[in-house]
Amino acid sequence: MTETIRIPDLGGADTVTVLEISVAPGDTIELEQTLLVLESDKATMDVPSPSTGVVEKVLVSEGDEVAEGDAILEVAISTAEDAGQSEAEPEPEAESAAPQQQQSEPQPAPENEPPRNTEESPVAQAEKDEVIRVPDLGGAETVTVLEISVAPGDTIELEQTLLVLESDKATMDVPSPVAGIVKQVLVKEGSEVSEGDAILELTVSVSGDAGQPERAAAADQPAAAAEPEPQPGPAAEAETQQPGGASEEPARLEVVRVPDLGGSEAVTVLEISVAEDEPVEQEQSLLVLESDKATMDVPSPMAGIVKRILLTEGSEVSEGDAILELLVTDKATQTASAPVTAEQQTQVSEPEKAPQPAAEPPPQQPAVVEKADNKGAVVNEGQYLSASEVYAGPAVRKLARELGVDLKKVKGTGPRQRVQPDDLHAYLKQAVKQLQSGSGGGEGIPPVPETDFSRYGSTEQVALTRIQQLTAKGMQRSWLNVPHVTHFDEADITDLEEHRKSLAESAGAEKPKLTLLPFLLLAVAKSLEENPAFNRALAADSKNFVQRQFFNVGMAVDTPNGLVVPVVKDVDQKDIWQLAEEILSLAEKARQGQLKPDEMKGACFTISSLGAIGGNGFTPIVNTPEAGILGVSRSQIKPVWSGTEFEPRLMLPLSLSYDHRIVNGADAGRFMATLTAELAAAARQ
Ligand code: CAO
Repeated sequence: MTETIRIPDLGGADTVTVLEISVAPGDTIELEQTLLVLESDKATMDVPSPSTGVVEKVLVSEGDEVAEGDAILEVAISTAEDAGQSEAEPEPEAESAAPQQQQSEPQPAPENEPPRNTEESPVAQAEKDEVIRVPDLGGAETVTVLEISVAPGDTIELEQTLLVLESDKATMDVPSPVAGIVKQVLVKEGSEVSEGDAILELTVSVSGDAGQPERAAAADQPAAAAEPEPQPGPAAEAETQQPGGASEEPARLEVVRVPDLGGSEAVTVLEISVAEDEPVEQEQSLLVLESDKATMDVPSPMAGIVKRILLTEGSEVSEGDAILELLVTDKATQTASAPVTAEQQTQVSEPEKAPQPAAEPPPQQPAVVEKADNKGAVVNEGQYLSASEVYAGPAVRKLARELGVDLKKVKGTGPRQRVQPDDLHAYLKQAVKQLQSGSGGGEGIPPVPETDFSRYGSTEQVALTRIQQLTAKGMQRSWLNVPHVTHFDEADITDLEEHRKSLAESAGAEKPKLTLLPFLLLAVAKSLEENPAFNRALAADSKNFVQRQFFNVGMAVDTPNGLVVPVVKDVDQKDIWQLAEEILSLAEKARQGQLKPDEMKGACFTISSLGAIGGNGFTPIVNTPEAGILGVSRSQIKPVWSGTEFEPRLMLPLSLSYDHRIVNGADAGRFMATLTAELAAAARQ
């Protein structure tokens, strides 16, 4: 049976634009699968399918203007059951798909507007919309929306945090009183809100005949947010004790107690901010308490001197528990007979100065504080950060604590540099990336501290060329990953040098310049063949290796832009003159910056020749994933014992660095023996 799907109730919009068609003829569609995305000037909305079936015809195009009741699709419905729900030409209301609006901009919720319900829609029969409002703020008149923790379209759980609000004393999470899907967010970050203000619209599933959504026990009115706990800005309560029994005493002892916790039964003492025998100002923070929803300071209801602290960090406390004994010195100070209520507290002007933490908390005490200056501070293991350094909401701080992130290092992008959840994620992403790349002090390698060289003389900052940057990266990667050993030897090239010269002299003008390098390339190829350990690459799992069966050799070329390593392919299949030609051509291209990427890839081994420049030896760095590299230094005539006498011989210093994970010292000794023998033998070829 074919059913025509029509545009559902558009919630007031006359016409909307078809933004996207999400299905095509022939598609099998599920119940509630998105068919279209519509857009009005206020919102975008998905149109879900009211039934399962196969799309036969799409009756609209992207960009079309449509109105409620317009035909969208023809669908062959798949079961008799579905057919019963959807007639071929059903009444528009019965066939309409339920829009799931995704408000692109927050819209103020009209006061007293009954929650829109979509009971007419077959899909929405078990759903209704609820407006969630700012709960009792515990006396604060207005608070700031610090963070909106959900977005339109999000499925949220009962008690999931919707917003983080901030008064001048505390931040608090506003948990959802009901599970559902966020339809619209009606406030913006940074806006000021008061109790009862609409926060967002939720589409909630209603269960059973009563049609009531499942909700938190404490929040059983529709569209009411759960009470945040604890309430912001509680003031400690104090009761007078008369140490001497005389009410006229200029100084008296007050017991300061845990104030109304706004519904929380027990909270944890995160931090004790004062010390015994220390003077405190009225409103100076005495403690930081934390429930599972918020952190709060407990300001002192009066000035005085702390005589005795009656609880410990980490302990669980409830309203009325004694915090400390305060020797009250200022008669004008508010006393226990008139304790500051939470409401009064919010009217008190800003404290003269930000409260200071009295002592470093013990290193094992992770804590988060919100100070009266609205700044947050995180105490991570072994660290105390002053309240003015970090600014973040409870959810972010909790996550940071769990992950061991020092929030001080996270760049906050929120209002007043507040650290948002995304900032924390970005920081962690970057940290993981650094760790994996092994750069910037990852993997436990301490970064080199930056030095201001201008303190010692005039300087100039010069950018590295791209090649230099790549070389730096490659060298560091190899140096950090490859355990290097360098094996030294000398090859007697007296005869080879004579041979080379005679070849060069007898060659016609058309022949290229013949240096030692082509001979070295051939000898290396032969040595790789005879010593396969040098032609291996260790697999990433360190459990396998790849044995290369070809002999490509890279040669380091010094260019004005930096070091490049063109690769001579299949060295074993070329003769001296072909190699001489290729070396010249590759070296020239390298110096001109004209090497193609392919000409710098695929090497099994590298030769780095400094022979023309000088030196007795050096320790080259393996060009990983190759297993070895040969450093060639300047040849010189040396006295060599022949068995009967010292003979002057031309000796070539060779330094063979290798990856000791895949090549053993014995392999290196054998490789070098082959190499020197090959160089000697080359004179006879
Ligand atoms: N001992 C003595 N003389 C040597 C020699 C050695 N080991 N190697 C080369 N020479 C001589 C050559 O025979 C040539 O002499 P003549 O001009 O008298 O004929 C002269 O030095 C110049 O040689 P060359 O440099 O033109 O040619 P090459 O084939 O030896 O080297 C190349 C080519 C591209 C490797 C070289 O030019 C080069 O760039 N070398 C630098 C490599 C480098 O930077 N390595 C370090 C990497 S790690 O930082």
